Amino acid sequence: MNKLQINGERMLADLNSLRSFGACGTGVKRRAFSEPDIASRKWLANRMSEAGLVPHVDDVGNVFGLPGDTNDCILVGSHSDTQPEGGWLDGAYGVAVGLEVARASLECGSSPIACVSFQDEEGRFSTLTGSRVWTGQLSLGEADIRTDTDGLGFAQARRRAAEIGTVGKVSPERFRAYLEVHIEQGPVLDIFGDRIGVVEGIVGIRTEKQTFIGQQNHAGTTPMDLRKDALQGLARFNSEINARFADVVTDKTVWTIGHVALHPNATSVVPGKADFTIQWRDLDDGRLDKMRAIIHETARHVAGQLGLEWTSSDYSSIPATRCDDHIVKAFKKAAELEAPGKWRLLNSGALHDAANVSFLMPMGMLFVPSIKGISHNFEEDTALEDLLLGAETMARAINILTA
Ligand code: HGY
Ligand code: MN
Ligand code: MN
Repeated sequence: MNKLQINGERMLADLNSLRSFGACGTGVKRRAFSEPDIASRKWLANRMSEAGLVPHVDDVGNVFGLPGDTNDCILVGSHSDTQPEGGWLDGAYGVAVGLEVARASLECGSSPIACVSFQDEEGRFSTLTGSRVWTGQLSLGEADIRTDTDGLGFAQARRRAAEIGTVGKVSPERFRAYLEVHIEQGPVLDIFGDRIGVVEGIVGIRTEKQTFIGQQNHAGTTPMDLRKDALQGLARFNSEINARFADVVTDKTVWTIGHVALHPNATSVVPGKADFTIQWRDLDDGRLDKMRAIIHETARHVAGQLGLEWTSSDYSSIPATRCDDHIVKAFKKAAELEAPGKWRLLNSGALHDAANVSFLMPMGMLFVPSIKGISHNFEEDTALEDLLLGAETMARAINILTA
């Protein structure tokens, strides 16, 4: 079998084309099933067919490029949807590398590789929706009832998948392993001057939508002691969980209230409703369970103190996952050959589609540095030579795994 040899400049050219869909300054706005997202997936499907791959779109908008009807091949990819204010590399880089290694595998006559861009990894509708449905971690029915923060339902949004191509199922059984290269999105490689990260594990994540419900009222005539102020409930809840988490968390545990919507969100009105999302992550699933118990106890306690109601919904959970030892070994060997002494083992604080795929097949991940560790921000960036090195390391690892 011939060796895989990639064309790094061609990969960068594809990455820059992908960047143009939803471009906004140095970043991109390409939410799942938005106009730019649909346009980018149509472009990707077209690039796949130009490369001699057969494009397949499934019923949740994941786009696969398959090397004919080969079974048992390696799948390489990531996601190409972004956060509302996304960086140009988060996910897109892994999709461009996946396309390049799949295309080059046909050109070189090396072991055929398939590629993929998963949909809604960034959680517009639910946490890593596309790969969770594809791997059976989330039923289509459960995904369909999820909505984005504007109330758009996933069932309605995913109808646009048909605009990308003929919709059909792609069975995970067609693949024997999944590899993903991604920007680190954190500061470790940048701080230590390393150029490649070999991922050992990915944190577990829990996400929930919650609401404090009080009484909407006049901001001038309602005495403070008679108010049922939903924002006060959220503020007290936030400071109380910070205090109560102290006995449970480590310096690696993270938690975020990233979305808040007050109703009616008006200067002269006591907020009657505070909708918010809370998300927490750690490598230890037992710790994540303890944190959920604290969150619920504290919310009920604060609601009781302030005469509010409290509700929670749309809970999603992905356990912490480990990368496959055999793949990690191949990535370590490839990293030492491509970046001698300039690589390190690390865990991922960001979630990736690889976490979901790990429940069905062996998976592994490579990281390249994020400049100043910035991500989920228009300023996200990585040196071009590091993007090229990551692609070469991926190709080298594939040659090791398929030798
Ligand atoms: O939030 C995450 O970890 C991923 O970037 N969606
Ligand atoms: Mn990502
Ligand atoms: Mn992301």
